[in-house]
Amino acid sequence: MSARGRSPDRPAGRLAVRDAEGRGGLPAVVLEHPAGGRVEVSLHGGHVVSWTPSAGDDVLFLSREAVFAPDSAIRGGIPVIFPQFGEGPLPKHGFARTARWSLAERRTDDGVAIARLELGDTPETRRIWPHAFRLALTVALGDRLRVRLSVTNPGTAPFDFTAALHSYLRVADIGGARIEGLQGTSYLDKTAGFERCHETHHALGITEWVDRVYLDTPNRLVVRDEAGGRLIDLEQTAFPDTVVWNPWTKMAADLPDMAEDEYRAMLCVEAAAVGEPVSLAPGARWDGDQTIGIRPIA
Ligand code: TA6
Repeated sequence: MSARGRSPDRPAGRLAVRDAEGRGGLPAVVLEHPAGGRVEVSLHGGHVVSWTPSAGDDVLFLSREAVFAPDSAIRGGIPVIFPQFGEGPLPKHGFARTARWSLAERRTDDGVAIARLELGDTPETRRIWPHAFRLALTVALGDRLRVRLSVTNPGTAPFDFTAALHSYLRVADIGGARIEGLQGTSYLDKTAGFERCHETHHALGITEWVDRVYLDTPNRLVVRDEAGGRLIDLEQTAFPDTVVWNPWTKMAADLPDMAEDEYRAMLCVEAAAVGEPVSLAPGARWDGDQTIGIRPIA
C-alpha cells in the first residue's frame, strides 16, 4: 500500500507478546500494543521483520522478494549484524543474521510489550570464530520501537567485534527522503574505495548508489519522508557510527532478493559500531540501542 493510501487506524488491541508462525513458516514472536501497533520478530536471525504503528504503513521496509529460509539473510526489517560488519574472514555481515535464536523472555511492563531473544556460541560458530559469546536482542514496543543488542563475553579471553542494527526504513519515495543530523561528520565512502569524506549537507538527499559509514555520529537523526508525510526519529546509544545505504538501480538489479523498483521505497540508516571494533573483556557486557519513532510532518 502506498503511504498516500493510508490504511485506516488499526483497532485498539491488548498489550501482548505471543508466539506466531512467521513468514516462510519460520517461528516468530509478535508484540501487540493497545494503541494498535504490531511488531513481528523472526527467531531466524533475531530479525525484526515488521513494525506497523497504530496508523499508517509499516515503518520498516521488507522486500517482496525477501527469502525466508534457514540459511538466508532476510532482505528488509532489522538484520542483526555480528560479529563482523561487511566483508572479512567471516561470512558477510557475520553469522547472527542467519542463526536460529531462541525466545528467552516475554513480558509486558508499564504499557510496553517486550521480547528478549538470545543466541550463544555453538561448535559451528567456534569453528569460524573461536570465542564464547552471548547475544541478547531486546525488542520493546510502546509508542516507539526500541531494539537493544547486548553482547556478553562469558569466556576467559577478550574478543573484538563490529556490529550493527541494519535497519531498513520504508519511505514512500526515495526522491523525497532526507536525512537530517549528519552535517559536519566524516564518512567512509564504500562506493569510492572507502575514501574519507566530509558531510556538508544539512538535509541529505539520495540520488544515486550510496554506501557510507558515517563515523562518530550524533545520537539523534531524523529521516524526513516527504512523500509519506512523516518524520522517522532515530536515536542510538553506544553505537558510535551510522551506516547509510541505498543500492539504487544498478546495485538493486544485482540483488536477487530485491525487486528492481524497490530501491525507491527503502533507505537503510543503521546504528553501527564499525569504525573501531569494540573490544570486550572477559565477563564484560556491551549494550547498543536503536529507538525508532514516527511523527507526522507538521
Ligand atoms: O550496510 C550496507 C551494506 O554493507 C552494503 O555494502 C550492502 O552490501 C548492504 O549492506 C547489504 O548487504 P547484504 O549482504 O545484505 O546484501
